Amino acid sequence: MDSIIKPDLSGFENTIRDYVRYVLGKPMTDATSTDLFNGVSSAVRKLLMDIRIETEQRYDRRDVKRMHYISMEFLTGPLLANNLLNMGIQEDVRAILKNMGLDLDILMACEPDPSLGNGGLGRLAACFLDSLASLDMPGFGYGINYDYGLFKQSIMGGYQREKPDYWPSRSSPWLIARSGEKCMVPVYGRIVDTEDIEGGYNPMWSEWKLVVGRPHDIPVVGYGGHTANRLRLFSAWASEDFDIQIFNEGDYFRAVERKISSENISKILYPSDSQEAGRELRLVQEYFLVACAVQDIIRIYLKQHDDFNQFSKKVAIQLNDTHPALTVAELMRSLVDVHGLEWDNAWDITTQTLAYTNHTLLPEALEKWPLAIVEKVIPRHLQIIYEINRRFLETLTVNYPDDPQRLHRMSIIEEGDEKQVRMAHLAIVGSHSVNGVAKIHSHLVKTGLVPDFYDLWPEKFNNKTNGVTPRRWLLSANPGLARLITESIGDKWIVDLDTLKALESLGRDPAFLEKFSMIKRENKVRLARLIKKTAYIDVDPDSIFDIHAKRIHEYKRQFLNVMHIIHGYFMIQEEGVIPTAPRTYIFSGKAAPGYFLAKLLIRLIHGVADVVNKDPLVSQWIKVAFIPDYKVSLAEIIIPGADVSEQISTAGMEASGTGNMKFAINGAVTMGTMDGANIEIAEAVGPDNIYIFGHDVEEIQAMRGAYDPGKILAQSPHIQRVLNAVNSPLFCGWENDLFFPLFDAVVNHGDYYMNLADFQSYVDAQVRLSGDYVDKKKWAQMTLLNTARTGIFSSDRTIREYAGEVWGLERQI
Ligand code: F58
Repeated sequence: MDSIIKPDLSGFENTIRDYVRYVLGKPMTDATSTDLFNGVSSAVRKLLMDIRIETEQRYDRRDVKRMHYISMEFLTGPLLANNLLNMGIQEDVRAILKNMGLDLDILMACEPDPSLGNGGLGRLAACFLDSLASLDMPGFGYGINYDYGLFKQSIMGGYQREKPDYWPSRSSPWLIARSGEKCMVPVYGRIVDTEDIEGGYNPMWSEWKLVVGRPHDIPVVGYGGHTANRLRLFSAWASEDFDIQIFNEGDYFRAVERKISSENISKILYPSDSQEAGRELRLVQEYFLVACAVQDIIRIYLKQHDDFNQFSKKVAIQLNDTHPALTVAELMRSLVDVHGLEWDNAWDITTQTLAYTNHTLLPEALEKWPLAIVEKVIPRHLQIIYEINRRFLETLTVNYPDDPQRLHRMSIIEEGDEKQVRMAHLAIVGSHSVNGVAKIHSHLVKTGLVPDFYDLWPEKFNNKTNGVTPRRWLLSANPGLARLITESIGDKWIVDLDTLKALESLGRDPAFLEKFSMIKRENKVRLARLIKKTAYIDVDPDSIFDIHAKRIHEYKRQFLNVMHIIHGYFMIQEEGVIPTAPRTYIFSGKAAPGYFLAKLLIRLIHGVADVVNKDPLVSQWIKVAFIPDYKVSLAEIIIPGADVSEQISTAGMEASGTGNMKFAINGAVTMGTMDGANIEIAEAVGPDNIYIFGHDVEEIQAMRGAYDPGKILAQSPHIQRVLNAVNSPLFCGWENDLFFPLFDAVVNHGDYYMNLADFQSYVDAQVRLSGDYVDKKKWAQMTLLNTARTGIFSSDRTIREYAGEVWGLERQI
């Protein structure tokens, strides 16, 4: 590892004082904690800018290849702590502030979470940016500067309530407005055919309305302080020219209305998890992002090149799911319509530049856009998509003569009552690389999701198992453990997580194990305080902290977890079977506002918590708590405090998971199905250090069609007791039949997520786990091995793989 370059902090204190006095116009004595947080952040930002400018000059001088990661979501979480750690100055800054009578921790707590993402996909993008900068690679993010991020969740009477999450999208100290580099985005309008000079017909996109994309940059500094890349987020603005024209015509109100509708584009992040809303504004957002990014990427490229001959050698673009798949059409439009390239040449450049990552197999999450909406919003792009498809189908007829069915299946346009653009097909046809995010998932993409495409282009398909950044998820979130590891094996793990392997042998040292367990205990105490503060429940840090934290969704099976809790309740209540160890079941996660069953599940968790926590006997053994408003800053407290990590999706449904990696690295033991990256975690930690249960993908596939939950129900008095309780007044409070829909989905509608099929195996695995937990030494060794053996789940490893195998990106130190 190259040593850390620490920036010069001599002017740091003055920058804070100047900020308070000259930007806020206050004497220091009047400054609030938030004022001081902003002051400290702007002092940090000043340091970041020096690194950023030097990095850009280095890249320019060497005319490097750059990778652009286009994503509708970047879930960065708070940035101050991370920036300080990555620059190696957290302790120095703490000392400077202390001298000024200030406490860094108090100021850091004032930072709002920029919640510009729904869940795993958005957080992965943020981890990747950290790794790119830490590996000194020229990798940049492109996204939208939403005014409102994912909604804030509160709980009232056990129900989820959603409130808007305004974040200072125009005034965050981390955002640098780049008004000089705005992008003009045409949208709506119609196509007119005009005769050109040579007598041919040229389509002309006319009467469009112009939206302006204003870039705001968040600097992303890598660990060691050598490199700072950037995340560029675009805000939508009304085009002044256009509005002024209307204004001059005298229609003041229409001008203002237009302004409002343009600015709506970056107003709010769509809060749907795994379900596509199909709303016009969402398509406009996707196009807005893509159009701004492509313009910006081409502008940067043309600063150093006169033509497009080097484009795919100097530019790589990664599409984070299909949300930015319109990049295929927009890059073609730009090359052909704006820069005058021949179609074939433009197509080669496009496919050699673009690569696509798939994040889901769930059919309801696969984006399709009705032609009517596409035609209305971006008529020229629809023409281009038709032409791409026409040529694509032509090659298919050569490769597969006499197979019209296959052409039907593979076409970018889906026929039917409502014709639609299949965005995954567009992304696959327009890219040179298609990857899934865990081994099993990549396999299922090839064999189940798009087997026809795999047959045609096997060489395009590859796997890139996800990873998480050890800087945020260990160094920053778990300072106690980070310190112990560094004392024991040095600090190389921060940039090379595989070196955690050296901890394995320490498992035989009782004194080390004792320290390791003490740190977990301290993290549990910290988490217990959070639970008390947010859920108003007292929990015992000596009980097993069993945590299920992620979006609430049927496929993630929080319901199965609740069934197990209810089962445990009855075992104590009715059968006097006392568990081997007391347990605290902790849930956290948001449900999409329109997802009825997921929201009802939150209500059920609260209903069960009410009954269990109040029961004088049962509550000595079982407690249930729901921490509201799951977000990055809370995850940083929740994950290090876990003994058990619940990763219990129906096999074949969780593409990878990344929370599972964060928990394991922090020494939690996984209770999981053979799904997503759980399979690779099991491989890494070994079968004795993980609890695997339930049906695997092949078994689930084999069962589909013939699966009969009624049969399982009939044979299991335990399941009957649990489900009858769900359907009884027991957990309902005063609202009768409240949970019938959850009961109904499982009992009368086929239990699509196969909760009942895996129930017994889950209960058995949980019993084994409790037994192991009370053997303190055995448990400590298991958790240590989870930390020691999960170094491969660093996003540095993932990024090295993408850089070498997909992007052709090199270190630029
Ligand atoms: C997640 N997808 C996968 N989508 O579910 C998870 O298994 C994987 O680890 C992660 O991506 C990273 O690869 C995900 O988070 C979304 O949030 C979409 C947002 C936009 C609407 C559709 C879902």
